[in-house]
Amino acid sequence: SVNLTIDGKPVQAEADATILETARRAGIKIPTLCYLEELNVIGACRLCLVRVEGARALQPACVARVAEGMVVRTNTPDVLQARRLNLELILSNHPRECLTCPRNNNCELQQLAADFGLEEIRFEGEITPYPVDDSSPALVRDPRKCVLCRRCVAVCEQVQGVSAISVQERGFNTIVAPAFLDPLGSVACVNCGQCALVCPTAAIHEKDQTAAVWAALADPQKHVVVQTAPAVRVSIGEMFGLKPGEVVTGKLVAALRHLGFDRVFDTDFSADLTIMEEGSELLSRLKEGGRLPLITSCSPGWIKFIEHFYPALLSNLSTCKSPQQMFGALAKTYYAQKAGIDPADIFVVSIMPCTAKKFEAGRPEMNSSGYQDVDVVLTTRELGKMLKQAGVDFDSLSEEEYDDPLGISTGAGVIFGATGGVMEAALRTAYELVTGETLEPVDFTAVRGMAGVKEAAVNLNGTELKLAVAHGLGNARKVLDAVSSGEKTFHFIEIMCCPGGCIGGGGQPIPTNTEIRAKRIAGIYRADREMPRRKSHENPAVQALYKEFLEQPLGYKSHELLHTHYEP
Ligand code: HC1
Repeated sequence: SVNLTIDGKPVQAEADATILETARRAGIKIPTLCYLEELNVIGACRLCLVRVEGARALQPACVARVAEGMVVRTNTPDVLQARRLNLELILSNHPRECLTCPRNNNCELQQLAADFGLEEIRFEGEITPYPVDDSSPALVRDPRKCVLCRRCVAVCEQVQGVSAISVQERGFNTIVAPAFLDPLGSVACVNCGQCALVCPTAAIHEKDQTAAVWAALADPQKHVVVQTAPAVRVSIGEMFGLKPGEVVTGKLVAALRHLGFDRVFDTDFSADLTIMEEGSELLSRLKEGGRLPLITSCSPGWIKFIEHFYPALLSNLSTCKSPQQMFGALAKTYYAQKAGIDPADIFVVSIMPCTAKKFEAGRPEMNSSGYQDVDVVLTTRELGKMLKQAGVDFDSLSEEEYDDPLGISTGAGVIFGATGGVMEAALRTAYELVTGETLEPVDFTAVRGMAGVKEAAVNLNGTELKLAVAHGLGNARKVLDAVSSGEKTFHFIEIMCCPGGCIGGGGQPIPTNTEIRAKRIAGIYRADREMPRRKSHENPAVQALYKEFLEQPLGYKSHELLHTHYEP
């Protein structure tokens, strides 16, 4: 290690540490814009400049390394002036539309301007002529608001292994866009929205569909039902200043009822149902020599990824639709019949942590009820905006319960929201169905946690099941390559598109970072432990659904409504 001083404070650091990391560890804040820990360390924005005694010029703290005896100053007048000048230059060609911007009050650039105490911008630059690209079903690109920090490019390439966007053109014409400036909706973008999550401004953001939901809520002809994804209950509170990972299920239900939804239901219900269908599919493929490994199919970014990049493995996918889509199909059939409502009048809204769910709902095969099964998908962020518009004081709401029957769930449904959760939920049920014994304790901790790829084995009545769990598409690639080359064999693989699973989805509150992901995951397991039932096959509403309507897992109606298939 080396010894240095920062602002007169003696600090120790690893020999290869950067000044920025070292200062942060010492509690000294240096502003950044382009920096993204471990992913984008390029020294481009020059807002982290510091003075290093003896150096000829100011140094960007994100890339400059510490050295023995180094003397660093982070707040001298020349440092502050240089940073301010650079910020003014960045702002000189940035639209001044903060009041009407989707990221108003949650924009790093706006925050920097406030922190720097900017009272005027002395320069007026030419604004980029590239138009807004709204060709994607999930995301909108607004090049005028891009500060060319490249954080989106880094995440898309390094975390997701997709590389749908990159830096195009040169000089004033530089733009972050798909190759050949093709529209985002026409390229191999998987709609995961991880770009939107790391964008410091509103240069990439989710497609706002709140207007369609307000319109449905105001239409007396419509019976508007809503489903909430597992991950939303541990993150929506962040939109209202609550701690990441705080479990706010009851307040979420109350808030949705306050907005005027006729029924408040839970995607956890159909997550339990997915376990019944997918668990049966696994057991049948094992018994009948079907294609293995079976790979989970609930994450729509992952589905688009395999379609683009690994089509040869498509028949390994479970034929189960995602819980969101199973819910939509049942809302307009089973629920419509039970409630005596014409399905044409039912409007299904999903609250998802995910931008790719917007794309999934519009896929042509997702209309097995005879209508589009899910009408509109809102992200956690969009719901937060609606609640603010409605003046909901979220934290002061009293907790309420989900409606019957599509709101009844178990802890197994909740854990779908964290990486490893679908696997664990499936094991809880498969173990009991195969062995006939009661599983105690129900926790399969080997598949939990933030390791990019987790491998485990369980003994099911003498058969050793080999399992793998991956989250983030870059990690998915590792597993798929090992399977394709024959290097590894598995029976069952869970893949979730986003780092951490759905709790880290591209529609979640900003910021979403490693620490916040870990807190949301802890919240998910807390919510699981607090449920009276923790195994999907014990869900009484799912049992009733089979008895009254579906008859049995993998039965005729299940195939019609809950399954699909993917063609290379
Ligand atoms: Fe997910 Fe799923 S867990 S995909 O991450 O299988 O989005 O939360 O709703 O459909 O249940 C997302 C979360 C979500 C589905 C379920």
